[in-house]
Amino acid sequence: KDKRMEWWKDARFGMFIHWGLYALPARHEWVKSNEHITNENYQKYFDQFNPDQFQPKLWAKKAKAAGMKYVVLTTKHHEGFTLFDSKFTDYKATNTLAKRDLVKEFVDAFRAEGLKIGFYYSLIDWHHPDFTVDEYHPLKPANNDENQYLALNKGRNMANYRKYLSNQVNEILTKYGKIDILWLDFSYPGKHGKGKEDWASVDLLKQIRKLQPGIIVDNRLDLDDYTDGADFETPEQVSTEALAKFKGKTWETCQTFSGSWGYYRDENTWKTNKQLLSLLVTSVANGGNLLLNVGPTARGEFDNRANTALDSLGLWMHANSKS
Ligand code: FUL
Repeated sequence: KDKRMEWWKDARFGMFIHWGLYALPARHEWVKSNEHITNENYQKYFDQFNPDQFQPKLWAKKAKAAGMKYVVLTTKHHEGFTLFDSKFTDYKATNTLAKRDLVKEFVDAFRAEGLKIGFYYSLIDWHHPDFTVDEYHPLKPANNDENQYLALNKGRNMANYRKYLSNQVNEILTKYGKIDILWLDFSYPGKHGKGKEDWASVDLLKQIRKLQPGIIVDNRLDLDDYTDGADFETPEQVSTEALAKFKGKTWETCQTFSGSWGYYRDENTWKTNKQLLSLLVTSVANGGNLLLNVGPTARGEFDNRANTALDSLGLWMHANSKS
């Protein structure tokens, strides 16, 4: 384990990318759940998804210039849409106006810049017909009535979803060469979900390690950290002050520029450059990594605010690097 963590501990700074259909409504990657949107009403985003400005080489250059050493992309977020071509669903980028596997281009571009490749894959799936309707699900009953939960879950079979999940993890870990990080999400099942039983976490982790022996896996499988084989902790949106308490652990804090992870056009709570820098410095000083998120627009661009923030981090890195 120490061996496989070496590069990661040395890397310190990575780019998280949250990109999916939620970039179209542009008001949070949880929009489907937050606004109780049905599959039918969400379909328009799939129909209109057309990332004509998607040039992952530009993303990769930005990340590298900012001093980032690795990247983690949402191959599938909670909405269930896959950026990769999958044999197990029609709900994928290949069937949109993009007409191609976007993960493939992403991987090629970032590898060419020398960054390590990470895949985020959501254990939650709000599109799959067998996935339990829990209290996070877009179809959750308004009054939280238990009988309604029962009715909604009748005919839903998580065993089918487990198979689907395992099949897709198999795809992303076999079709794109060596994958350095797998960032599974989410570890906090609602009370209608069964967490590790739902994802068959123990078997899933075995499968992952078999397919990609050197891979680094996060701790969001609802297993016991470390003892069950997770590699690092994932404090999310933790304040600079609170980071010190992770000292001595193996950890990576993930942070947004402004609050949401997906592109949120009208969010006006962007961190200042000084705040971003202090997150980076404090993380490193306490032995952790910073995974800083960008939510590209639906057309596939980093918006101006993101580019400006990354440029300014890059300037600081350049001015203070020894090499
Ligand atoms: C959370 C998710 O629910 C958010 O949407 C985001 O992906 C964050 C990194 O993890 O658990």
